[in-house]
Amino acid sequence: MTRAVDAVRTRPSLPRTDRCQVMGILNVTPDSFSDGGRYDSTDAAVAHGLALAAAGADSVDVGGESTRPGAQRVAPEEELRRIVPVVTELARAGVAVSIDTTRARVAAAALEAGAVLVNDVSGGLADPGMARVVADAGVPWVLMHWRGHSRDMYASASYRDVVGEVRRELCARVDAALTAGVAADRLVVDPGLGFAKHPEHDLALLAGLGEIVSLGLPVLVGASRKRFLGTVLAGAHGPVPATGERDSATTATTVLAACAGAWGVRVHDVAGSADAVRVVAAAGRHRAPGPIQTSAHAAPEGTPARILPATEDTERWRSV
Ligand code: PMM
Repeated sequence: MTRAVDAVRTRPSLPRTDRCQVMGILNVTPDSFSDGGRYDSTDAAVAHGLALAAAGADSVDVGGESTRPGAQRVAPEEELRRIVPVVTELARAGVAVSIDTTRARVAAAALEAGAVLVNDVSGGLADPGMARVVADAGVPWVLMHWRGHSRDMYASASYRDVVGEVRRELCARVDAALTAGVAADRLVVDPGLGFAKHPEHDLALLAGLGEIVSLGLPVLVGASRKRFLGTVLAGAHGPVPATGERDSATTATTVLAACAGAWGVRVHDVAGSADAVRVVAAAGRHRAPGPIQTSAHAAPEGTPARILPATEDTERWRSV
């Protein structure tokens, strides 16, 4: 075992908090659907990562490969070239960095560079080596619902009961991760809005988030600026607003996610969501005692309480 892996073993698990966490998005790519090309130099990416943290992001999710519908894969060497210097600089500056990758090799390099969480949009399906990297490092692992690579993701966008199917497929990924030796308290699940899903599926999942939360694991929600929000805002006849004009709608989804008990949201515009999650948490602290008490309210009886009672605003990520 390398010293780097020993070092990451001492990294904390997820911050335990009564409020929804805000993960800022930093795509170091030329072609992501919203911010592609804006941060594809190291300096611009680091500056934006620091700005996200200053705006209230609890963590910054760095990605070096676009997952927009239709995107072609990039070579692992190119993904590494894009992300390693950015992760290194942000971690050095004290930012809690998450690495958005489906490749074990890229995740390992990012962890070595100081990342504290692996965000895998394939839920461990794309690279069989990912579970070992995550288990050895002992870091949290986001398992997103996924049915295949971006180039043809809509081919599998067919559901009879999208919430039930996503829940069952996430359970299978959780089982596989546990079997591979990843600790249960390191797992986060994500319904994967927009991935092999049409707008009606995304909206059903947003409405049914409580059923995903009832799995008893922390849930991350990535609705930010996605196509379904453009569709909602356009209505029957209107023009579809550009991605940069969907931030208020994104903040509305943050409120829905926080009220449903999500552990976190992944967003481009941090300021709106950072305010929103604080308002939801503050209101939650003033809720009258009754059957609906905590953000884990949808959990069935016997589900371990995973969100501590409020003592302070949040326990933050700590660096090693
Ligand atoms: N969406 C994108 C990329 N990574 N990760 C998680 N966990 N959940 C998501 O919904 C998700 C993700 C695509 O959006 P982007 O191009 O704006 O990063």
